Amino acid sequence: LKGLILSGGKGTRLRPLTHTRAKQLLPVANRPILFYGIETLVDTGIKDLGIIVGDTRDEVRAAVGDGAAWGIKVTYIEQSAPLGLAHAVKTAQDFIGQDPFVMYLGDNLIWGGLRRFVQEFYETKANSLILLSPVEEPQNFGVAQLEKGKIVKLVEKPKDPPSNLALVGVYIFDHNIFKAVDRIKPSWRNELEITDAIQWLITNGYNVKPYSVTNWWKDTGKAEDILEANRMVLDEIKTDMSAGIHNHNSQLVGRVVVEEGVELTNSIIRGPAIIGAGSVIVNSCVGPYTSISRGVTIVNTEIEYSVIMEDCRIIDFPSRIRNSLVGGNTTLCRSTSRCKDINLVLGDNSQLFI
Ligand code: TTP
Repeated sequence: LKGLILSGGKGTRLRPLTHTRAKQLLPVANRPILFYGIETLVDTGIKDLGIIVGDTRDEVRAAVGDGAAWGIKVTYIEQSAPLGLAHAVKTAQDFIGQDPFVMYLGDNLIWGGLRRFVQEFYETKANSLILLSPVEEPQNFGVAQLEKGKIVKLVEKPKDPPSNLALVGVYIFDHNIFKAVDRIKPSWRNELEITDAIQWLITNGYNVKPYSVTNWWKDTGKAEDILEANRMVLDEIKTDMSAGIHNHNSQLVGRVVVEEGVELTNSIIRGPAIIGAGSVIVNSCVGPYTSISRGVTIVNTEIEYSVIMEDCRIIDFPSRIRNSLVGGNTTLCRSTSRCKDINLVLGDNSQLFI
């Protein structure tokens, strides 16, 4: 079994952050989202992983390397342009060969692992197994219609959903998927859609099985999804202060992870929270549900439910920063006016004075 993680794409819904970085490398609890996906696949026993890359190839390569960090071999596969999930599959044909493979969208997070999903694929001897999850608003997702334990139809964002089972972004295919991707036509948005390829398999008599999970999962396509993923991952962290802290009169409440070289002065850190290496926090309240990346300076400011990326300076900020996603090297400072709570989505190198 091989793995295929899709880490190309356009990431338009995460602009401006994706003007300067790969969306799959945005941090959740101070680790790139992509690493969680890699670890989920490694946990199923996969040793041979292909990663589809596009414009952000160099950044993804620099972060993931050759896979040795996870004891696996990583092959990078260049997609000429982000022409759809099925186009990415087609691009990976030489790497996959005749082997079955797990396809995983690189901006997705799934809790609880995929071992049973993989086991089910082998036991049912299906041509394809599709991960599905019950959702409250199926009209916002790709939805599967089931009959007698098989998927008979997939519908994208249906007005009248045939079920509440949404496609999660994880699939197992055997080599027949390559016939399907060769036979389908681009959709109205000029992409080769994986749902059309799966529909082709169904229509042509291949065995496409559903596999439902109720575990938490998240497609982190938008800023609020990253903040939610950050909250979910921080909910699972255990206190770790083994790196040591320079603590001057500060309090750490609840579960907090502190990386090396952090300096805290007259501050309160409310867990769950993570404070990145070399960050300095003075006269401030940070957390709960907040990830501060490395090299961040926070002075006289309150921050909660937020993700602050590397090397930001947040000084005397007059409002409590809440539910905010702040790109690297951003400066947020006090100006003369006074405001209440604000919500921020700021790209790298932004400056905000309010
Ligand atoms: P999407 O989130 O569906 O697409 P996108 O990244 O282009 O984002 P947006 O809609 O905001 O413009 O992609 C899901 C995953 O698949 C994501 O990790 C990017 C990856 N992908 C590719 O690798 N190649 C592709 O051609 C496409 C469309 C997506």
